[in-house]
Amino acid sequence: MSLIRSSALIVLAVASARGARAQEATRFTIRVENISRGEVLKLSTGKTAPFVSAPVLWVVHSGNTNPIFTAGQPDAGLGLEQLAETGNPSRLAGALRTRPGIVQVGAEDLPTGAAAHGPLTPGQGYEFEISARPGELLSTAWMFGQSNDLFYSNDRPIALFSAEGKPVSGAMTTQISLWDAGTEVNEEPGLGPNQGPRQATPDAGVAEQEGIAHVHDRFSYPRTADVLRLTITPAADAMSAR
Ligand SMILES: [Ca+2]
Ligand SMILES: [Ca+2]
Repeated sequence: MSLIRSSALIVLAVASARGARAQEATRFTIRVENISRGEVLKLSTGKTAPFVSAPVLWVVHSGNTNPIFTAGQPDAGLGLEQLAETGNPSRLAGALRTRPGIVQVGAEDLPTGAAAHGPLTPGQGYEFEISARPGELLSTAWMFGQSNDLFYSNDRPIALFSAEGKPVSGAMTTQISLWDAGTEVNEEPGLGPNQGPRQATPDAGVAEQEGIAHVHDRFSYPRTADVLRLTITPAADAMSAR
């Protein structure tokens, strides 16, 4: 498929605060897994197609709002359209790097154990490490591969620490939902000719200009928890030290 194969692992750390925070930062391992099996998309043609998940953009930040997008507002032109329409998070990762309140930005596109960079096919997962201090939050976004402009993201920033400053641990999938970037008219998932795996060019499709919203159209989509799992695991020393 033509979906994102480009970038190697990108980690754009904001250097200024780096030295000062090194001692008190907690390391976390983040896993994003495509837990679907076989071909779970049932098409109107009677055929089926696999659920595919694109590379993951992640942001550690201090503000209380998701810095990747604003619900109800149209795409800000920083690269969300490219993430949602092609799966490539590189442009948005670069743009977010200099935004206020951003601690660290990265993208992961190498499935665990895979030889090549690319999207997650059924059964594959990405794993990457972040570090954060109490009060800092995590936001993520990645394309629903078999779509025109749909992406998964957290509705609100994901807390990395409890109110008492203890690192969180476990599955956070319930905080993730499917959004429509409002930049391209939706076609049937898994079938549309202008969707990630099938489109002739990165821009193929009918443009739209809508506010970013939870996907709401005439098609059906798998329940997020049936196809994806996002897990946060703090480093062992962080657990024992607190
Ligand atoms: Ca759309
Ligand atoms: Ca398209």
